[in-house]
Amino acid sequence: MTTTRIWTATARAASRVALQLDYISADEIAAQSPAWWQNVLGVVGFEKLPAIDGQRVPVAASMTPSLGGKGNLCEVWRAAGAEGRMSNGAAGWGRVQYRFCEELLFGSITLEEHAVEAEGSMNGEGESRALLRATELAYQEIFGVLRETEHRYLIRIWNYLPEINRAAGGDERYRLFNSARQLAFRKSGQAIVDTVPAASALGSPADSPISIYFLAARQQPKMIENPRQTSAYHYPPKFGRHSPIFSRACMLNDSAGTSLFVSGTASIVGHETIHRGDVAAQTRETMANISALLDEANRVAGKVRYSLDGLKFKVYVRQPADLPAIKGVLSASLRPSTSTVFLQADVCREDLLVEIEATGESHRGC
Ligand code: 3EB
Repeated sequence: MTTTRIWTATARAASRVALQLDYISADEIAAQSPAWWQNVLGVVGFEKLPAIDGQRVPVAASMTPSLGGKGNLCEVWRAAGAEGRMSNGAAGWGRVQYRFCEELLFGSITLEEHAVEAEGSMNGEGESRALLRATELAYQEIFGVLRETEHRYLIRIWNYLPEINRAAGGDERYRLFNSARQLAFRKSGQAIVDTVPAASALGSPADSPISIYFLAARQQPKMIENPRQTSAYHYPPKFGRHSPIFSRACMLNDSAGTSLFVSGTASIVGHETIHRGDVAAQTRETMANISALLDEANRVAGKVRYSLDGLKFKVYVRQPADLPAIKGVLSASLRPSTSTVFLQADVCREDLLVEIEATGESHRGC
């Protein structure tokens, strides 16, 4: 009896998987032993593709330079506890590279707009057509992978587009992206409200590829909206013909705890940008929005699970000269030990100077 119970407890402990996020330099990653790689789902470099063997795990790069920190920083996603039960190295499906365990999948897709254009019809498509086609293709391939591996639920997705605010074909590139993203969701039979993933959409320098990476799960997550903001998928048409498809946050139960993904959050109340031109006030408003999302996540969870101190932050700064002002505001609401990465990126509305995303992990007691 006793023996059986111990065995069961051990088996259950062994099967617990927790999604884990770390920020580590590419040099430190290069120095890791094979054991360290066992449960790595994927690695994302910031300013450039890290020199890491892409056969082992999917490797992506957002192309957004980091500000004021150590160089070569990477974002590492792992499925702690899934050692020995991971897919074998990085697999490819279309242009998507991915790795997974039973519960979780990480994937990444990198696409040159020019290359997609070249594949199209012979009679020279314009830039806007190429961007639309590239975006639609990327999302179709992403949904294709999820059908293939049966990680049905897209929980979190990061979108990096070169020159996100530039005009093309009479529209802003971000708005074209929104149209194609929405179309791809519809064509793939995905909902376009309520159960859509948490997301970020940022601008990278000209001539970067479109870079998209994502996390998906077998279990259905819970989506969280911000009571202070209009849901992005209900934004009025003045922000673009097709609304952006994302939830404000997403909460996932994994067997060892829960993860909270806070989408890119900015100085928007209702659907309007507020504090135009005032980066400090925008940062305070953004933190007020993140706090409201945490309250809402705790309410939905039925207990106080998340606080600002337990989150890891990624801060996108439009103008590097604004970094000290942003840091000044954050130091008033975050402990000095809080994990915070600062990146230079264009934010998806021209009047937004800062955008902040966050990830929270909460571990179930043993
Ligand atoms: C906003 O709240 C700011 O298009 O996927 C934040 C996060 C924003 C994700 C997206 C856009 C996206 O509307 C912009």
